[in-house]
Amino acid sequence: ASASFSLLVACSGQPGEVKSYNEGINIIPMPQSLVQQQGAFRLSGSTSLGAASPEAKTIAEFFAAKMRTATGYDITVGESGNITLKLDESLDVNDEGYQLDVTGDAVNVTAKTPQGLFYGMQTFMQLLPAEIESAQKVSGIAWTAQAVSIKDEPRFGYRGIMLDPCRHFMPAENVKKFIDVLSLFKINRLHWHLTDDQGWRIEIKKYPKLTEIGSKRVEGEGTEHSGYYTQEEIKDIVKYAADHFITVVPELELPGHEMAAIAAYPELSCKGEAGTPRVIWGVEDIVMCPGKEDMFKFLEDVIDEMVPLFPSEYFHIGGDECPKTSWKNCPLCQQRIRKEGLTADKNHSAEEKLQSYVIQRMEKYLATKGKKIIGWDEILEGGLAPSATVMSWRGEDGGIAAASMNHTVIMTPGGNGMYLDAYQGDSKIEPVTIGGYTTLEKTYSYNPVPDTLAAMGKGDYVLGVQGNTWSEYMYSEAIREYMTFPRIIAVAEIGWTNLDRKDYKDFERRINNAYVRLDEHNVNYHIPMPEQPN
Ligand code: TNX
Repeated sequence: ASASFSLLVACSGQPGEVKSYNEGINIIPMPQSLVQQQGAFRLSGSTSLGAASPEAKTIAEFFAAKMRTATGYDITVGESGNITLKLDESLDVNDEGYQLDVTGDAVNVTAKTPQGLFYGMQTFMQLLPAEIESAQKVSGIAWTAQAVSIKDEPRFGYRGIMLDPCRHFMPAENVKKFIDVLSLFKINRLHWHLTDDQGWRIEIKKYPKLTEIGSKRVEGEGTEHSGYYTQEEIKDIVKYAADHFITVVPELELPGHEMAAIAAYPELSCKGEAGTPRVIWGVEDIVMCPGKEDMFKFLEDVIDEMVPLFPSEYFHIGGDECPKTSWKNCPLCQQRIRKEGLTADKNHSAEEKLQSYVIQRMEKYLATKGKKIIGWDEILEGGLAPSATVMSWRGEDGGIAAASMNHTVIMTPGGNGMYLDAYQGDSKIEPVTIGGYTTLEKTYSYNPVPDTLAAMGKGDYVLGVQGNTWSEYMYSEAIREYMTFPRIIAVAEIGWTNLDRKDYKDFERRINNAYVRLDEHNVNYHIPMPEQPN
């Protein structure tokens, strides 16, 4: 990381100018093909962006505004310009791909879709000095971009980060800032974990106590942690994400991790315990009661209000860590087990089958709303719902099992560097985390298609990869950023770049430039240090 400080080199352009932090080509994620050409394109007061179609024009406006801010030049958008954005159905890349050609006097970005144009322009921005990300005018910079020919497309269609505003709430403006930064690195999914034991974070008009009671966690000494998103705020964030080509995938946790809802409406659990949102971390034994028809009615009502807010084709129904002892002792649950014929077999207990029954009912209900379900890998237990996508978090085995049954999979295994709530450095000097030790290099080295799946010819069932930012110890924006960056940037490259283009040494070099971009966005990232002797 220290190398970046020696990169302040005098510019070949005008006297007194610096071309800062822009030595070499520093694009992240690494494009699939890149040929360096002679010369450089330079932004100036006469730079203009040209876009013929309205969709291309929207993308051009987005980037022109950023360029105007950082350079102070009056960069315009019109029908034609020296930076041209063009949609072309016949381009030989996938829907998110693009072609970018930079020469001394022109920049051409071509893609099949607006999303591809957006990524082509993000790549162009990464060829410019990192200060192009500044929110104020920066003087004394030579705004040059190395001439290149790039043809690029992502390896995976799902390149996600999971946000947990439940354990510690994350205000709407923090979420938008996060989206800004994720989009720089071509992340395209934000999995928004909106409900958990420690807090219910989404306004549901039919059940006001979910937020009146369920969004407030009061610690022993009286400190209150609270917060939730109104439906208006959610719509605004979902739109903001879409403008950055990020699809928000909502998660409604069920039937476990539901103590915040049960605190608000105790009749949702088997015994109707009066309680509070869970104050400490870990798994809660009190869960929803699938013996009660009213519990399903509640979930359906919540889904009815959530679905219109999230255009995503996927809806995450949780499914993880649901202790089943309360169901064993609940007459209504046992009655349901008998009625539905959910008898134990050598692989699954009756209660595991009851969990599977819950997930399958939700799958059917969501299908009537045009949604497909995603669930954590526990949804394999008791029989996998017919069209479910599995999010493999307890290692890769769940994902491998699901893909071998021709189910789609998203890989997010904790032990393979995808848990961004683990230490990035020496635990003696790092802020406290839930555990683990996960270096940037470990995260970077993960391959979401396990060899066994590739050998079975089932690699295509892996839709992609996700990094999870569970927030038990992320009690402020600064700490959340410190724990998750820069590993998020490694997840972005894993999701985009083909294996034969990945190279950790080169990533370590390129990330120095990314740090300056993070600085421009006021992100409080961790700087990886060499291993310290004990
Ligand atoms: C397990 S990952 C959980 C979360 C915790 C996390 C802490 C998963 C599906 N469940 O509820 O926050 O561990 O790392």
